[in-house]
Amino acid sequence: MSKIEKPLLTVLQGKTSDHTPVWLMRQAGRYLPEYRELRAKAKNFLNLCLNPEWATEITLQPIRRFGFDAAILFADILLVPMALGAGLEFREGEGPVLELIDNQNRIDQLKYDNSKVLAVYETLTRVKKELPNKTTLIGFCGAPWTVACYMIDGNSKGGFANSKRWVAEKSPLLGNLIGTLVDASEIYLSNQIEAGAEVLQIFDSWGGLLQGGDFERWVIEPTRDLVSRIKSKYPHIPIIGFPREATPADYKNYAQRTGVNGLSIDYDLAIDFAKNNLQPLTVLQGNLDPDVLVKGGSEMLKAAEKILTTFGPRHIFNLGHGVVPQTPPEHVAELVKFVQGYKF
Ligand code: 1CP
Repeated sequence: MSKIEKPLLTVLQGKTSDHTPVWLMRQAGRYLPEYRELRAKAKNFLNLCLNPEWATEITLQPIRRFGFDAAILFADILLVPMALGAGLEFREGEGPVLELIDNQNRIDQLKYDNSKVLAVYETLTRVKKELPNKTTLIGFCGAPWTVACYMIDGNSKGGFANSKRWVAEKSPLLGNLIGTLVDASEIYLSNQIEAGAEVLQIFDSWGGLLQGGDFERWVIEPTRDLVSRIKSKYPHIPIIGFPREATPADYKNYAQRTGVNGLSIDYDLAIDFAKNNLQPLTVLQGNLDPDVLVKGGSEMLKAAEKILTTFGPRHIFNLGHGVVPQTPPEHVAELVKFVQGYKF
């Protein structure tokens, strides 16, 4: 049997493929009518994540429609705190709300129960069987810092004031909570690999709340610990990190010190900085502005071309953050065709 090349894996190995691989964060979701239809049937977002039949279908919807080079597991970063025993609710029109874990007693009670997320692993196994040969399957988790922020503050509405206070007061509680999350994430990601994930992404959506020494202590160190534990068992599995809204200096430090194979960059990061200072260190992924995808047309194609020509073929095309619900699906189709057809 001849080996089929997967462009995303090829680029993560530092080589180039016949086209720039492209996938989009939040490529499954509310901008797709077929998602909204299933979402209405499931009533509750958690039911969708924890039903392998539905979650498989939703993971595959954008692959069928657009032919992305990667499928990302349909789940949520907040399933890890749920498996640890924290109450989790997705309220309609309001987003996720987690039970507050704000004292040592509650932290001590957290115990990772793998049986609560078996559905996630089952989804990966099912998706893997259905994917086209050239399509890479991405598993993910939230980074310890970002997940801790939701556990300490409950939701993002207050700008994570309590989480920032824990950092400022150098609370040993934060160290304990982050340690618990590194342990749980190691189990969660290892199980995802065993179930079929070929690449992992670690989402540190709130990494940019911290800078310098705090970023080093709470973003870089736990990520490096998690990456090295996964790499010691699964050295062949590439890991992409996404420290969203980090300062340029912190992005560089993250690329040098965490051990990730790829770095996803947000759309605020200047692409000339990324090209000159980050691309020599690692494989970059990003960073089209999601609002430009909403606008579409020549503005979108010009912005995409600028990214393609700046980074060249050893690059993963993506947004600088997730697809927003008002995005017209036709714009996504046009973007994918443009990127996959682009000749350097
Ligand atoms: O239908 C709905 O109403 C739910 C919207 C939704 C979706 C589609 C949520 C609630 N989560 C998801 C799926 C999801 N979340 C995926 C699936 C795969 C894909 O990308 O297609 C992934 C990777 C995530 C990761 C995630 N969840 C992050 C990290 C990435 C990011 O966007 O910064 C974060 C911060 C979350 C928490 C979360 N889940 C959902 C919402 C609305 C939020 C953000 C809440 C907030 O901070 O206010």
